[in-house]
Amino acid sequence: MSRPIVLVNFYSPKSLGIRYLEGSLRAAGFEVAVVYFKGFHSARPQKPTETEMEALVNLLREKSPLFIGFSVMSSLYLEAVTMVSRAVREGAGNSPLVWGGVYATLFPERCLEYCGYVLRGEGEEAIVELAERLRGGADLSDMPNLAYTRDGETVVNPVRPLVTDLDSLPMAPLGTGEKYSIEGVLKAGDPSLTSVSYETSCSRGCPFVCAYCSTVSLKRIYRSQNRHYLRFRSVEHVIAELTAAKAAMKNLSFIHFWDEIFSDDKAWIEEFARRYRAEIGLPFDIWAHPGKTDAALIAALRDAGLYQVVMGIQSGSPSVRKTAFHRTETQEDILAAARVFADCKVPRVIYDLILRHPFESLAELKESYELCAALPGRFTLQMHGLNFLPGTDIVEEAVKRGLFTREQLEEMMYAPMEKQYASWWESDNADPDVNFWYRLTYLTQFPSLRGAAARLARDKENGKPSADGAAARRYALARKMARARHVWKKGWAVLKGKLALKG
Ligand code: B12
Ligand code: SF4
Repeated sequence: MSRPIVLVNFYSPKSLGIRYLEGSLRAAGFEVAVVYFKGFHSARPQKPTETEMEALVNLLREKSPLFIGFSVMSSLYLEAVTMVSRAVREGAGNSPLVWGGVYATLFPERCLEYCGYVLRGEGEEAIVELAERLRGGADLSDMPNLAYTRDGETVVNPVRPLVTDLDSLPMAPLGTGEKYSIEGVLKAGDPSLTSVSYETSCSRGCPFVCAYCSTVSLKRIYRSQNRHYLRFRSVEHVIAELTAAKAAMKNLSFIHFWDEIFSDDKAWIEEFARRYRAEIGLPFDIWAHPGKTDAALIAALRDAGLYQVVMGIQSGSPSVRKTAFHRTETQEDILAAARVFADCKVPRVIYDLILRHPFESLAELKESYELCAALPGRFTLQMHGLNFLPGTDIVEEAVKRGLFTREQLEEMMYAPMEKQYASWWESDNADPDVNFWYRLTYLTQFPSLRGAAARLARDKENGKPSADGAAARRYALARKMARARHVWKKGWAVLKGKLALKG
């Protein structure tokens, strides 16, 4: 009997990457088992327990895989992945441990301290070749995408070309094959099948180059290949996948599109909107960009079921956006995009903001308040801190400007996950003026509090000492309102999906 391959995803029971790899391996005739190791709880991140690690180790011992693949996407959970890797290497026999995913792609040398091999970049073709070479006992040293250690030195082989035709990749399987999840205990079965939502992507890549995002570094790895980094699937292929998901998932009532920025190609959107509405008809959400928000296309998507748009504004200061974040949109572009969402009556609009970091002065934070106060329509603000991701341009920018030393950044980027998430969500700052403008920005998302925010802004400018305390009280109230709104909106989206299925 052939030995299976076991793929492990961390901190998310949904992973397109792992599902695509499973599809390619199975299409090439390999047996695959997938393990989802712990769920995604960004507000309460938890390290793996001994029992959870033991459950994985026991399963791997029983399976004795041809190799074990870990998907290592971000540095935020690195601590957990390294703990599990140690436990697996000590307890699960001698199956090679292979890391892949965004983090492993960018930092093969660091990863090789914990695993035998790293497979960098897009993985579908690479993982099949690795499986074939390992099964046949072939030499791995010249394998494209592979990084490994030879005589104490890290060898990083070049990556193979990107897949140009995304439709040619085997569909990500759903509801078939061997699946497990581990949260406290090991459970057999595909957790996706009972979910109310399905996640997919119509494209790979992003045309932008934001300094805090890994996209730029990933693009650089492929730059010499002279191929388009941004690629799209055909509408036919996407609809076929969603039709299959609808048939397999009895609770399905929402589709999340994980495209980094949803397409704004006119012909593609028109065909997609028409077919999605007729054949899928479920509410869905997308990520948008101020530079790619066309009124007619958003209206077409709205008619097709667009329920939620998330758009990064990141800062209300043009200078912070441009010089620190490498984003070129103007205030007017942002306001125009917001007007499109309001005019098209997109039911839920979320704006993402990265605030209270050393690249931003108090005056620039105030500009975020002013921009948010001017945004038309109803919206939700997702406000968080700046998370320095290893390998991103903003890390270099911070060193260049003398904001942090490399050592300080290393400490922050590789801190325990609880610490990294605490600074991401942190709601209070040592400086009362910073807290004031931050809180006022938060209030702008509630039409009933916008008037109060404007009055408080005037009071603050006029030096009224009561302004800080009043802003803190309104902010506490607004946080409660936000929690209630979140539960209500989520419930409404699911209900709409159920109604769409009945109708
Ligand atoms: C959807 C998404 C999520 C989803 C789902 C995550 C998941 N497990 O798939 C959710 C919301 C849960 C999420 C959470 C987070 N995310 Co996220 N996410 C994405 C996004 C937009 C798309 C992921 C995706 O589906 N890509 C499409 C698939 C096909 O690609 P892929 O996953 O990279 O997999 C391919 C290869 O990497 C490789 N591969 C992957 N795994 C393996 C394993 C092996 C063995 C091999 C050989 C190959 C291999 O082959 C796959 C097929 O080609 C990416 C951006 C991006 N471009 O990828 C960010 C991204 C991965 N996320 C990122 C971040 C920072 C996070 C969070 C830390 C955010 C937060 N503050 O909480 C968390 C961390 C979660 C975690 N478990 O580690 C960063 C990671 C950067 C870094 N190096 O640290 C990215 C790159 C975006 C960015 N801003 O730069 N995310
Ligand atoms: S638009 Fe989003 S995905 Fe694209 S580079 Fe910027 S942050 Fe990254």
